[in-house]
Amino acid sequence: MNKILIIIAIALIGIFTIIYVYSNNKNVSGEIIQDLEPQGSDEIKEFTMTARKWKFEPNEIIVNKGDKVRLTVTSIDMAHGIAISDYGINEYLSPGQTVDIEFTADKKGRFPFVCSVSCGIGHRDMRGILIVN
Ligand SMILES: [Cu+2]
Repeated sequence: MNKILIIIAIALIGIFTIIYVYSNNKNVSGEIIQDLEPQGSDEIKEFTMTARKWKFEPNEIIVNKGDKVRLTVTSIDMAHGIAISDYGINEYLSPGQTVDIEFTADKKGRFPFVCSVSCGIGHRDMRGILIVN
């Protein structure tokens, strides 16, 4: 009778050990099992944008967390700027010149971008949004 109880106890300890190990996201050899979240790809997500009085086109950039992003931005009329403050980006856009902005989208969320060079009456409307899913 005692032997049966001991065998049951050992079996229960074994089962709870296995549940504990797996609930900590580890496999038996102790390696961490990767998160199921998308990790982004190695290819660069490219967006060609224009800036002009008083808008960015496109004004919505959608990427996934972990993506490498390149914004190729050209002002087609006068001096503008593009600032994505949450990503520490602020570039001056000389008229007719193209600026490449590269960054890794390592933060999820919705990040506004704005024109950072005073460009006239519609300056405050010159904005857009970076969405990192
Ligand atoms: Cu402006």
